[in-house]
Amino acid sequence: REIAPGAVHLPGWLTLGEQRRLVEACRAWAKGPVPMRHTVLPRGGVMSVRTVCLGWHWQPYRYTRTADDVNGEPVAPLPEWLADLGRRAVADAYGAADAYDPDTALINFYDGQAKMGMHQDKDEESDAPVVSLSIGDACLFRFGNTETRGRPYTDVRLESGDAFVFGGPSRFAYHGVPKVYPGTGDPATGPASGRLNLTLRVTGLR
Ligand code: MD5
Ligand code: FE
Repeated sequence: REIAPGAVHLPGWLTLGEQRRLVEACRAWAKGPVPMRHTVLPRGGVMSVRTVCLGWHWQPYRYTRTADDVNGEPVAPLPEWLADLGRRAVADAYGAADAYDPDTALINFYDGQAKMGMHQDKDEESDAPVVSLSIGDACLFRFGNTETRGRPYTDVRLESGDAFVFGGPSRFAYHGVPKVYPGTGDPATGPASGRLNLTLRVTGLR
């Protein structure tokens, strides 16, 4: 389950009930106060995933309290039950009840065609782990290195209910989602179609 130092894959980590609860919660967050939308990049590109944030709003390439690039509204708070889920994932990944206090969640929805190119997450001013939760269609997740977008990388299939914790030397590795596998999710527990990914992070901002 340790894909690289500090990068721990926890297959089937969420119960079906937790997956259903998360999908219901995401449906509500997607409506507002800041609607889930395709993020527009500074040079005009449009991301294929749709995103809504809790706690802090990510816009390329910084965190703000209000969604200045969407509708100017303050983002919804990160609920304590979701932070608790993150703490449990970190404890299960590292076998230590480390103090982990995420203050933002990015929720990405992938339809069957959406992808995410290789990138690093470095807008956070903290090296605390990132917890990733997957629900719905499976995807190909590409976990790379801290030096380049290219090889060496490890390809991992992420399925509904999987958790992945990126900490330590893996926190700033390049990574991406080259492909979603449409029709592999169960609409009874996940979205009707597509893939949901929640990432819990510590921004280090205040
Ligand atoms: C996803 N999301 O499946 C991924 C899961 C994003 C993003 O990449 O930026 O929204 S998060 C994977 C991740 C996060 C932080 C560090 C590392 C991977 N890593 O070092 O490999 O939608
Ligand atoms: Fe990322």
